[in-house]
Amino acid sequence: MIDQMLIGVIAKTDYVSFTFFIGTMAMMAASVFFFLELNNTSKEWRTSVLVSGLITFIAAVHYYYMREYYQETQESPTFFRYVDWLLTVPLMCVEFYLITKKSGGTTGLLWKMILASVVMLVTGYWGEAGLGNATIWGTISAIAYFYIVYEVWMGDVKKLATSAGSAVADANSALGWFVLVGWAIYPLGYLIGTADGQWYESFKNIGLDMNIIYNIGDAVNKIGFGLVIYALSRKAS
Ligand SMILES: *C/C=C(C)/C=C/C=C(C)/C=C/C1=C(C)CCCC1(C)C
Repeated sequence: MIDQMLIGVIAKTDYVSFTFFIGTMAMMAASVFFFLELNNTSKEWRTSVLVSGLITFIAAVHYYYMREYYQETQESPTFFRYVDWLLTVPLMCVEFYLITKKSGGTTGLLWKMILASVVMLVTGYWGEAGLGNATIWGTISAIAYFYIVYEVWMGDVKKLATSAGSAVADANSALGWFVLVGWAIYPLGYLIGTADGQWYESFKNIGLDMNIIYNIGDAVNKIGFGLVIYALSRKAS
């Protein structure tokens, strides 16, 4: 009863909590979808679709806790957020490995991508948690991010995807747009979250909040990534 009232209240007044709530539902629903579809997915693509489901499932569990944490403290759940990302972003790198494996994708390439994603996230965490200068950590994080963009758009991932044929090449360029545009949502949230003084006030005044931006980014990117892989699994078999 009290819970129900709380949900009613947050829906009307607390937009940040509301996006945590909707995010939890969206991640849960996407996970159920990907997991149930495994049965009618060809063997060749089953691992890829399974990983899509794992990404949204891990996020659903973290969102469940982040929602509660934010509702009770009105503070950013920075630690949960980055634990979630540290698990799910490397899994997104695994997706690139899985779709390029047959045309020669190596675990060496996979580890390079994972390493770049870990550097991107750990330095971002330090910046956001106030361990040193947020601009310096954000810049190092952005360099690692651009390395991933480079790999997907012009590097080995791109070359392997192209030689794997049109279905994989198309999926890779769709994922490439997610990485280039969808992932760029996050540094925007970071800038807003780590801005201080007058800047912070003006962001707040027009309703921009770091957690809302991150929550939109996660829904777009995690579910979107999964759907591209799902579409590929239907087209290529
Ligand atoms: C499912 C979660 C995803 C796809 C998270 C992606 C996160 C990023 C691409 C974060 C990038 C950042 C920068 C490029 C600079 C500032 C710090 C970060 C960590 C927000």
